[in-house]
Amino acid sequence: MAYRWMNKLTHADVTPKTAYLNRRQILAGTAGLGAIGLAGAAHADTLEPNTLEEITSYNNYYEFGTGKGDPAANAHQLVTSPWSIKVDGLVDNPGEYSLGDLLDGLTVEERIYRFRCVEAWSMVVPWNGIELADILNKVGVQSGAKYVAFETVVQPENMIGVQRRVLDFPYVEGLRLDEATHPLTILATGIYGEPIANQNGAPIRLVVPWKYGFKSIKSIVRITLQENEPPTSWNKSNAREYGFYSNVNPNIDHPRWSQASERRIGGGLFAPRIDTQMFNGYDEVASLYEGMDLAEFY
Ligand SMILES: Nc1nc2c(c(=O)[nH]1)N[C@H]1C(S)=C(S)[C@@H](COP(=O)(O)O)O[C@H]1N2
Ligand SMILES: [Mo]
Repeated sequence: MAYRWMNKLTHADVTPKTAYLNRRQILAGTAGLGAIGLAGAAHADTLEPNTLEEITSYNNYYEFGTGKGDPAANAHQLVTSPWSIKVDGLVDNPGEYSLGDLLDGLTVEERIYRFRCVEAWSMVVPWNGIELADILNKVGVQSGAKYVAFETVVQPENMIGVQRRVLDFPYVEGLRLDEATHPLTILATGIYGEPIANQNGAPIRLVVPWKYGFKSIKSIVRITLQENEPPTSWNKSNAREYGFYSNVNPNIDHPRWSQASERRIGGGLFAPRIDTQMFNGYDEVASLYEGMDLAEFY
């Protein structure tokens, strides 16, 4: 499978840091000319990773405030050690696992993924993570399980957004079991080979690259295998605007804005918008949704 091969590349293999910094500048320059010469034409995407500075300074993590700079300013208050994850529901080996025990013996891989927020901005992030399927195998999924539910930690004294009740916390998310066990789905523990920054969801967060960013729940403390579709935070907050599936889809607009294109963070002031791709470019997941009306199950 092509993506398997792609996944084996590290960012160093693709382009050494200095080389891609130069390419970024060249691309930015070309993009500027393009914007003048080809008015309105969105440019093709590249898999040029964003800088660590970009990835750690422009965030959504509402527990730490709703501004894009709030998580970077406030998430140092998150206590990430010790960390345990409760695994419960329809599993053979339920329990309260220390992070180390849960991941022991499993392979951490680098995955350079596009990351597309429902707000129509995007990045490319070189994650380090473990396939969620490997973790689910380890705990033993029972035959009645059809969905996986996830929950974020709540540390009210450390989380200004929780104190202000900007959402109904804990933040909860979920996947259908076949989505959860797809090889593209990972639990990330690092970025650029460093432990994942608090504002990005330390010490462990979900990454589902073909879905809008809000599905990729941060700082996970509970994983539940269950028969029924679990409630999800943004769907609870506004069901008309945020569905359970939330697959990236340029053909289905958000009620308040177009999803046809996106702004790549770090592209510079004059960078043209990028065409958003179906499933964020991860076509290999299309078979998961065969026979489903993607407009109805948005
Ligand atoms: N617990 C929790 N997880 C969350 C969020 C949040 O507010 N709280 N925001 C989501 C949204 S909307 C996006 S776009 C991504 C942002 O991830 P990043 O800051 O690492 O880019 O995290 C998602 N996971
Ligand atoms: Mo988002």
